[in-house]
Amino acid sequence: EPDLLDELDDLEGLDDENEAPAEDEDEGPALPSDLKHVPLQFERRTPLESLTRSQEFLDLMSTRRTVRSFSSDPVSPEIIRNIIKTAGTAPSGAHTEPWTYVVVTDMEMKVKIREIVEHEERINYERRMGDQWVTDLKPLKTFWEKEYLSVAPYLILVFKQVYGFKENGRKKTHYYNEMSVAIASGILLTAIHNAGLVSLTSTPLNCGPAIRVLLGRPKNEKLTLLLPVGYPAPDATVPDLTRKPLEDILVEI
Ligand code: IYR
Repeated sequence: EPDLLDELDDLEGLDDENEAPAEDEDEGPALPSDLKHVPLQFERRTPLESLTRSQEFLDLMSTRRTVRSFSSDPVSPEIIRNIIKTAGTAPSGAHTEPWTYVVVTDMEMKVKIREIVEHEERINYERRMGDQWVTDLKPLKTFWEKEYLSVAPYLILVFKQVYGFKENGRKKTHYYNEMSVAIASGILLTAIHNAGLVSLTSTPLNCGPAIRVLLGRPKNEKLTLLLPVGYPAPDATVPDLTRKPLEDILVEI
């Protein structure tokens, strides 16, 4: 429905990112002022153990690739729940945990999400993104058509809560919600890879409000990432990319 989508586009335009509630709407920190502190559970590893583990983790993460072609093979929901719990271990501003993960397996819902995304992405690629952006993406073979949205067994939609609510219903400030959700998303991608699954880090431009309404999420939540998750299609290919060498990303002082 173009009318609904156009109306929602206007909402997206409102720049309320990291909007802080007005002073009188807030009543100070949301954690109890007498929050007790307990001893840290910490297992100290030997330097050799740390070296081995750091190398092994590097080897594991070096094989992560963004995949654009998915198999419809099923994945146990237990695995997905563990992955979401892992993302939920991320640090967050004042421990506000400003994230909501919506996991979609329902085919009708996946098809509706695909319709919204393809409708917007077609406009993005043809008009909004501009020639330079489209040219820059050509080597990656990414197009407005998003078959994976109805093929992958899971869609994980990451919402950032730009503010929350206290027990009394008043607004609660979510400090650094953007950064907190970005960190959690990195952990989410890492957990997906560690579980032997693949994903595509997609950030559908202009689709946030329509998808938020479709999924019945409240207005304090903004869509930040849409990840199809599953196994790669047997014939999946990836661009032959290399990563920057350490000397290009590290400055040691
Ligand atoms: N969001 C669009 C376009 C896109 C943009 C970038 I930057 C990419 O690295 C890949 C795609 C899409 O999902 O197709």
